[in-house]
Amino acid sequence: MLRFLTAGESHGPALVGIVEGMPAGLTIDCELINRDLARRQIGVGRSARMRIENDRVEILGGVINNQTIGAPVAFKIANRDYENWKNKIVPPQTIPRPGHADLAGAIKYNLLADLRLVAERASARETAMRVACGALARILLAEFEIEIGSHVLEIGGVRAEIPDAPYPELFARAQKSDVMVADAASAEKIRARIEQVMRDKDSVGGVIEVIALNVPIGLGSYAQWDRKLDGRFAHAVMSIPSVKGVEIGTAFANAREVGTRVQDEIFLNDKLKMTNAKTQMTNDERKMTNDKIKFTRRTNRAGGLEGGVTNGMPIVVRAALKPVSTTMTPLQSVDVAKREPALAVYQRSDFCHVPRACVIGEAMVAWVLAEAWMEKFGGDSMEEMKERMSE
Ligand code: EPS
Repeated sequence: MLRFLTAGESHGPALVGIVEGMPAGLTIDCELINRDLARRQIGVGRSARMRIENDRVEILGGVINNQTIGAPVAFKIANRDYENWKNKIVPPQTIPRPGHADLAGAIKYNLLADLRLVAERASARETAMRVACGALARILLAEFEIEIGSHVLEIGGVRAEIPDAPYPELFARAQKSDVMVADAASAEKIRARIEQVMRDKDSVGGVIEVIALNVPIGLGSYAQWDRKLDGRFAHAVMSIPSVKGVEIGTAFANAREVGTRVQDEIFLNDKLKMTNAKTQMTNDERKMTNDKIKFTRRTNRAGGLEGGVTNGMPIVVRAALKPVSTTMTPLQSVDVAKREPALAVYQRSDFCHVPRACVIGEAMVAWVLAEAWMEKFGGDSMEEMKERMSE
């Protein structure tokens, strides 16, 4: 069994994470983890905190000479901002921000005297450690050629055009843009939308899409509710702060159509049996096809999952992020100490977190896939796993 836990506060000395269950003998390149951490810091509309932090992971256990040894892997990411907070006298926060965990969290943990204690842990700062743990899952999956990428579909109601290109190219193009949008003209429009919202002292949300490629048929199971992989993706991705909706494939559009128009019909993968087959496929087919299998689909409306089991097509998970709840324009709230109406007080926050959320979505999707992978092919060492794969 694979699992991870994180700890640490937004303004504490560090975030820590423990990953348990990684097979021994996996080569860990720390720079791959740091690259994902840097991707979490990008984007127009990000928080001023990102100018202070330069997130880098330190490995405290479980890896020797760049190889996992079967022991728990322990990570640390230092909070550079801690230096600015450790001796600071901060007046208690008593006005909960609508949309945040402030009020419900303070009532739950009896922290009404200072709501800041809720935000310390509820803060999206914690996602830095998730990205590190997810990067480890990604390193494991890469050994088996599984690739995970993402891009932004829309922000603040402005939808991006999606270029007709194979997924790896789409990911690369999105990564080049500071809004994680693959089409350059759409990126321009979306950037303008975010900048407008910043001038308006508001915040804005959007929709991201995470895709996993080269996933074999048969991960997950239909046999029990909690083994269905679509449900497990939904849980993991929904747990990202501000995500309030998850869609697998084109689920919401499918819901408006008749049944004969939304299933992904099954074809024999004839073209792939021929030599030089790939050149005969259209771009779309190439994008959709897992060339290790004998069957193919010309569409992927199911997002690579049927009955909660991977079907060999790319896994497509979309997430809807509500706008960040902290806004410069104050919202109506209540002072819980004085028991009187009050306006929520602005605190440093993102105006738009959607581009940054992409790598967090990738981390959670990678995590669930790695879990499912270990359930099916798991072993105590990489060697053992590779032997099982070749059986
Ligand atoms: C974040 C760190 C936080 C926030 C933001 C994300 O830092 P601070 O609270 O010091 O400004 O900038 O968190 C939120 C959006 C939130 O709602 O808490 C980070 O590292 O991603």
